[in-house]
Amino acid sequence: MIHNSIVESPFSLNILNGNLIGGKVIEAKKCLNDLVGFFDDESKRSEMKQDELIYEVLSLLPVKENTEGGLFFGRTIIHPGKVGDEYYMTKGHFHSNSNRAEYYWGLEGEGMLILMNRDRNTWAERIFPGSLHYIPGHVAHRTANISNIRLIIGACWPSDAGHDYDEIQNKGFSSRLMEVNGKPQLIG
Ligand code: M6P
Ligand code: ZN
Repeated sequence: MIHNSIVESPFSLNILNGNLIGGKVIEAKKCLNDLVGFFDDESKRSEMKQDELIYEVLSLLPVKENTEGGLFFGRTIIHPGKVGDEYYMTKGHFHSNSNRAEYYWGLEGEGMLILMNRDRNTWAERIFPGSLHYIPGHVAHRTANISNIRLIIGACWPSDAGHDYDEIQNKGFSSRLMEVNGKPQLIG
């Protein structure tokens, strides 16, 4: 039992790159072949190198998935690149417990947080080192890298939020972030 003693936190965070150490940290990597159907130009995606790494996620899970009242902490790296004119991005999701909110913040690179509500209205916020984003419940979220270097973001979300990819997998977001004349633009 811990009684009246000073102990070290079991977790540590590299505040420059979001790297997480200690406790239960799980890593997920998504290559182009994990993203079938997520980009506008599926035929272009299918012609590209399928094992190219698009994004990688570290998640610190101090409690079991679905625990009410707990918090998870994550770091996502989105590598630079495009499928056609569409920037590399995460799949994006609603939360399974749809009203659960989330924080994102920018650590390195430049990107866009693309948001879509249940009425399928889409908008975006610019991500940069130090940007902070409150994602309300019932709002789907995905991040796209608009720079030539890796985009690194941090995230914190409730342990009972869960991920619901269905609508995004089937219908996508109502707008896509494309490069138009060298600049990012929401199209659709
Ligand atoms: C952030 C968090 C994670 C999420 C990850 C990648 O780190 O929101 O919960 O898994 O981004 O996003 P996605 O699951 O949509 O691919
Ligand atoms: Zn989320």
